[in-house]
Amino acid sequence: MMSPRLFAPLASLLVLSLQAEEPKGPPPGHDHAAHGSAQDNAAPPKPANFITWEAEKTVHLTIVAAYNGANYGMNFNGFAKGGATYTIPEGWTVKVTFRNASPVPHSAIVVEEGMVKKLQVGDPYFEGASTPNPLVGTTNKEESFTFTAAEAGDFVIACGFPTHAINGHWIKFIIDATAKAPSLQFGEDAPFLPKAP
Ligand SMILES: [Cu+2]
Repeated sequence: MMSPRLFAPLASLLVLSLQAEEPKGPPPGHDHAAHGSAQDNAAPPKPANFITWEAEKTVHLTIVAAYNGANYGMNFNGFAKGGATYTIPEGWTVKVTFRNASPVPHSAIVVEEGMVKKLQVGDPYFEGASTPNPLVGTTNKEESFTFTAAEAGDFVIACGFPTHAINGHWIKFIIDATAKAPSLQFGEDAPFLPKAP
């Protein structure tokens, strides 16, 4: 027989576990958008959320892997296969915040455009221009890296996880010798230029 003294805590545990199994939908009127969950990303991405001009000659990029379901999640900020283009003036410092909220590993690495035809994209073209371990990638994590856009040319930000780039997990990254300001173009839209500091 169970003594009443033991039973009371057990009963409250039972109530807790029953509560845990209730569906966890947001309460009515709850502002879902404020929390940045995957569900919010059904809304079209806005370029202003992914590029800011941080300081003189320093740009900050936010790169979200698996932002939505586009290309089976193998996208950055909702774009794959070169569908979005960052343009950075040559010589600028590029600070990147990379986020992967998906259970599938992803990473980010700056390489020459031709590398996306390979099963593995190799090393970053510029020193420091990748998440810490691009071949392995990470899940449910935010990582950051900083590098100098030291040489003009047509590059890409690709996912370094094997086979992802060749399956379209890359966007364009142009380093422009004549550009005066950084920009981000989504699809066929006009390039978005963030405000100068
Ligand atoms: Cu990937």
